[in-house]
Amino acid sequence: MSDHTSDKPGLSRRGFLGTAALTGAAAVGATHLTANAKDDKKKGHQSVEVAPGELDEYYAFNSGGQSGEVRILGLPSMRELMRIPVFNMCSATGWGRTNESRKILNESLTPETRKFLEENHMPVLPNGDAHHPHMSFTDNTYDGRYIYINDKANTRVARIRCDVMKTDKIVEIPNADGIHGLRPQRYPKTGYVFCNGEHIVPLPNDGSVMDDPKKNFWAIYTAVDGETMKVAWQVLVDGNLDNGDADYQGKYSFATCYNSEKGLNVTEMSANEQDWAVVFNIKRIEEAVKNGDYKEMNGVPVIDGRKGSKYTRYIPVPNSPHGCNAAPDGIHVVFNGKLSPTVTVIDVRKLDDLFDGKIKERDVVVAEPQLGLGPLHTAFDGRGNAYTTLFIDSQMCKWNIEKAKRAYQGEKVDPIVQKLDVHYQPGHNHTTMGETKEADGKWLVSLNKFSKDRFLNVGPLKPENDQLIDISGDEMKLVHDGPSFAEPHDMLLVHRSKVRPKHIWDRNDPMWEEARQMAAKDGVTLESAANVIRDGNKVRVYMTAVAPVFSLSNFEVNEGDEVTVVVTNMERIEDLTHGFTLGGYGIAMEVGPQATSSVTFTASRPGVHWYYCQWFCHALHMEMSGQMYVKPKKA
Ligand code: CUK
Ligand code: CUA
Repeated sequence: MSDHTSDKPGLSRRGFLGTAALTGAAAVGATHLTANAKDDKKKGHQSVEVAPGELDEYYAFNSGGQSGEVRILGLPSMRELMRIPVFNMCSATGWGRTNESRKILNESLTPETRKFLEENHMPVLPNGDAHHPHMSFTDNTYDGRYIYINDKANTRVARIRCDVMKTDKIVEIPNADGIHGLRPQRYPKTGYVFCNGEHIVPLPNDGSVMDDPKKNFWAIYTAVDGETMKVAWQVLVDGNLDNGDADYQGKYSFATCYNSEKGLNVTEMSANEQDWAVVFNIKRIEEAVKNGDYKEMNGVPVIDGRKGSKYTRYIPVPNSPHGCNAAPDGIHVVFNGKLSPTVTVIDVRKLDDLFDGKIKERDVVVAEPQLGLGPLHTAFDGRGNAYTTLFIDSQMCKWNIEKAKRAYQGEKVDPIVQKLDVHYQPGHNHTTMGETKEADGKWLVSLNKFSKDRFLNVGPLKPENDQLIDISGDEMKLVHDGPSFAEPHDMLLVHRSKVRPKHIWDRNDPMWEEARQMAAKDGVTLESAANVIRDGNKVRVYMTAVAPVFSLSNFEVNEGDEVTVVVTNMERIEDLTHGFTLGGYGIAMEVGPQATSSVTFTASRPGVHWYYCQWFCHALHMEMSGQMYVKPKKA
């Protein structure tokens, strides 16, 4: 076994990285504007430049679409800072391979999915389709605790802990098919996370019924408890649910509903001129749960919220509406027409009367401006303006809410302020702090589905183009093109003052609780471990990682043993991540400073197998390695 630390000064960790660390420290907190930025400010525009060593003002949390992950960008630089594995598997961090990640990925699956995984010899679901990241709220603004995100592909909802920027809970939603829209409750705090089941399916969906969709197929709206990540209740709904949002009062939530026809193909699904925006009455639904006015399905109370129910209202809106966005004024909610050139604006102050039967559904509509072709999503600047993506027109349309209301009253006024070309076919858009009461109207990102000719050709599969638009002045100004890999749908722009991640892990973190308990049973102290514990044909190998050594430079097991390797990184220095890669065994895991990671495998390949640290940590990083000896079974 070699020494834990190098005593050669030229090769010590501090010596090796000292200069860089000092430079980094000097840059922290530097927010001064460059000379260019000051000039731009005078013209009513801000600088996109973030000079080397300076920090961005905003975090951008970008969904990864069918890559299943979440990415963190800095804004306005649009530099990609980090990737958070969520529904995917990750070669670098071992997400999907480590014991810690498998526990999170598997602990809240339905029995049917567990059985499916077993029968298909899959340890985890390998993919996901992550569309809508949203941060937890307290009092209508971001509180920096969590980010929630949906998996449309496998009907799951995940939570990311913002203190360490790692996924800590994933729950599969029963009874629904494909979670699409997702929004946390804003007020008084999150609270519920509202999740739209997109596809209508038979209930129960076990093969007993498979025909007559009009009679037998339903969509399911789900409220997940954002603290426990358990399903609180579900509501049965007519038609496919698309996107959703919550109000600023804690009374109502909303979902666009695009398949009122209950069709099963594109012609059937887009036949009706109008579909719906569905409003959910949270208090009434909670009372129904309390009073037992529900049917229990797969352990969850399911409330009947079909058309005509006292728990919901179906507002007719044109045609196959898509985005659903509550304005930071706390009053207006915008439903985006998609197949209609319009967006429909309602006033939430009218919803009490609607539920009490004093007014009709369309009476809550206060504006319906015609904006252009393919309105998909709307963002807000906190100054009364809205920004709607026009998918077919490839434009961003800036319009004024008050003017749109006056036009709806018959006044001759054009609500459209400006149209800006974007490149090309925008889906979601997002403004800085735009879904909170602290919307600051500084930046807008347009997430464009096609980039076509905007970047060097990389073959038939092209990146998307996330474009940054300065909205601080009177006019929108396009300032940056940002290519992105498959396939961000939505982006969350959070001021950096709201997010306070840790610099290194806390030894008490719950992430590796199982390894902690296992070590305690074995009488091993993780923080100073160098142990091989044999327990029948199970072997538990405990070691620490301190640059440039593992505390075990080798260990021996027998062919066929079930081996668990537990590695604890005892570095206290920020950014000193180690890893454990075991050659020929498909194993690599990240072990962050002060973290423990573990992995279990069967030693099925006899021979000498090197393990090494795959995170460049030291001048002797290459030498941070050891050998696993697997003794062959006697013939
Ligand atoms: S979205 Cu998910 S299919 Cu407009 Cu949020 Cu496109
Ligand atoms: Cu430790 Cu590289």
